[in-house]
Amino acid sequence: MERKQQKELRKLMDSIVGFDVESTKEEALALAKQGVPADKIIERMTEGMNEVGKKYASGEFFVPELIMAGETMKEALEVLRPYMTGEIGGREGTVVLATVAGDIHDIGKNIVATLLTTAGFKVIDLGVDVPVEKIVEAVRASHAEILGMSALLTTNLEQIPAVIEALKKEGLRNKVKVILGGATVTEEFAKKAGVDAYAKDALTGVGVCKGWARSGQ
Ligand code: B1M
Repeated sequence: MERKQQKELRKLMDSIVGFDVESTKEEALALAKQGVPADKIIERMTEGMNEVGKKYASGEFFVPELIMAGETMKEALEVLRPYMTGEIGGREGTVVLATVAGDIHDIGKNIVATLLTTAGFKVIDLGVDVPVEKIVEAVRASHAEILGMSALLTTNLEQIPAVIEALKKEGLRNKVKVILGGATVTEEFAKKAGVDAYAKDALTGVGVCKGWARSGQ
């Protein structure tokens, strides 16, 4: 990547941290038009969001700043949507996606939904704050091969083992692969909670799902 583009990506990150909707949109679009892959642009915007999170944790930012940063990222993702073209191919299978109960963070989940769709999956997006029973019912009704969960609040992580237990109770656990993502979850937690895979970012998640679909697991 050219130095100029590296510089522009850094500027994009600053625009997210400054909640500058117009600059963020303009910079993201300009980079996409120059041929910088959408996932690289999203990666840098996500770093901006992590920076906002740090400032919130240190008391420099408050909830309104989290909201403004969220809106900035959402608007920039809209201008990038036409550039998020995966290898649209045959149907790879069905994925049920949800942000767990008590959690309304949806930016990461929405990115994952878009990338999975362009990669050829049918995505059933249940939205945010989704109770265990609703997740399990959607898996049963759709015969989905994969369940993807997003969780960003450590206070709500008990929802993940609760979903796994409910799937077992309903005889569905061996019929569905489960993948987990979200800024505050870790590989270690995912293993303990009984999920099949942890995805640190959307591309990793899509790669894992594609691997499962190809191997017929
Ligand atoms: Co919230 N928030 N927030 N927030 N917020 C965090 C998560 C936090 C880490 C900030 C901090 O303190 N440093 C912190 C949680 C701390 C903790 O629990 N350890 C926090 C808090 C405390 C809160 C509130 C409690 C604040 C309050 O009200 N006092 C509150 C909770 C509300 C609730 O959910 N009940 C709250 C509210 C909000 C907003 C609504 C204002 C807003 C969200 C807007 C929205 O989503 N529509 C918001 C935001 C913006 C953030 C931060 C700053 C950014 C989140 C984000 O969008 N990141 C966040 C700090 C941070 O993340 N470091 C923070 C960008 C996004 C692309 O990343 O979601 O991680 P992410 O998704 C990635 C990967 O994780 C992965 O792929 C995605 C793309 O690469 N992935 C998957 C995610 N899901 C996947 C599923 C898969 C595969 C991959 O399945 C196949």
